[in-house]
Amino acid sequence: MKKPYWNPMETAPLHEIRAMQSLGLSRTVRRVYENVPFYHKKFDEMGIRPDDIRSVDDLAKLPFTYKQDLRDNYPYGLFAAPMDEVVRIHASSGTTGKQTVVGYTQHDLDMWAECAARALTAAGADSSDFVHVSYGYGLFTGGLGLHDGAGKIGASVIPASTGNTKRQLQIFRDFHSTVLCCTPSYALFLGEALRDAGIPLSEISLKYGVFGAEPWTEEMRRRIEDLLGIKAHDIYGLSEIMGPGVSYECGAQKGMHINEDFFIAEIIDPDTGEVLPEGSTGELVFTTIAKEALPLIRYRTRDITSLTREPCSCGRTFVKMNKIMGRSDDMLIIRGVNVFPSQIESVLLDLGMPPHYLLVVDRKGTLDTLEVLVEMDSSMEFDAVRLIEQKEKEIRRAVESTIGIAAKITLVSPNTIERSEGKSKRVDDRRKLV
Ligand code: ADP
Ligand code: K
Ligand code: ZN
Repeated sequence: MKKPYWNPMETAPLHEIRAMQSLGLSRTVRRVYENVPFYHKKFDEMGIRPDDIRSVDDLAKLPFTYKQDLRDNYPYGLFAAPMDEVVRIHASSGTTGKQTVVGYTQHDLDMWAECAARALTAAGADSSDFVHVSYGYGLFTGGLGLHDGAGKIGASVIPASTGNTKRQLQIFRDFHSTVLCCTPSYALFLGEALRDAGIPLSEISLKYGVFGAEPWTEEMRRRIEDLLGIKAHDIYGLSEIMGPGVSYECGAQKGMHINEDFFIAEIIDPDTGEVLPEGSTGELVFTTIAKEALPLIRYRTRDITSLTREPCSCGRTFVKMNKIMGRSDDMLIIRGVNVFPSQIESVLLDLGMPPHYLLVVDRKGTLDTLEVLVEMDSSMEFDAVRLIEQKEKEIRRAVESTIGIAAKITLVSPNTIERSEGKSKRVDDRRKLV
């Protein structure tokens, strides 16, 4: 018998959830005040005493935390646990020299596995399943996050990681993978590879998918479901808050339930910081209330969405967030990896190139591609082709080592990239989310 949910907590009445959140919030505020100089100073400046924060209603009194605060305190400055209690380090995908580094105690890892277990159960998985994890393993939070959750529900975990398409398809067939976890674009890619290899769906056993780390549409969901013969579920997360599993889609496939016993979600106006009422669209903000190593207060995700408490047909009572509609900053997500145009700009400037460039993002088949057009300065214009190719190669290496994914670099003649009066256009995103 399939479980309707992993943990009864997922169906707790609202007053119980709020009581838990109030307790977790006051504990977390005390923890960061006592252990993180950044928060201690900030609370003192704002005249906040930890005792003032007694319930979720006091949340708006607290300051926001920004990604820049993690960068300024790189690598471990915001950690609230002694290093000998920290048992895992991850880093946000695709960041500059100053990455966003995150840490976990054993308790934090258990909480993360619990969240991923809930997400897998909500997608239909249980201990009889073979969970094929094709997120990247490594510093990226995707791989190990779902891996530990699959272990927790007792499934047989297949840590396939990414790459080597032929082998992925062979594992589908020979190991009887029943649940696939990866980015939606990789799921689509594998689905098309399966079709192109002429392997009929009757020869594979896939039933469910848990896909996230990048935005995807309902159309893309249908394509993936058709190609792989599965039911595809969304999963959301960010490394600063935990990783994938902060919220997850249930069988209703209409919005993602947020693990409210671990995180408090708010929607704010990204310009004024004002908290908006339920149902409004704005920036999603999270406060962690159970984390030890890296608790964050009112963390600005930059993700734009809305929240709803309308009862869900699945019976879960956790608040639901809608699909991410966009971002309030200029971050691009290319093959699941976060890329800021400013990262490319600093590479170019480091290499003595002029700061005139354009990122062309496209989708070939199902995989995202990135090409960077860079203007040469006039002294280079008449250089031998060999010298120009050499420069392109040098830039390509530097770009790849900075953002973590390959990009095509094309040098173009001076003054051929459009200048603009206001905010310059750095990105030409030609991807149509299928
Ligand atoms: P991860 O390593 O889990 O991808 P990152 O911190 O690198 O975490 O990236 C987090 C960002 O990825 C989120 O802020 C959001 O913009 C995007 N993201 C993650 N999951 C989803 C999803 N299911 N739908 C849309 N965007 C997502
Ligand atoms: K991401
Ligand atoms: Zn539901």
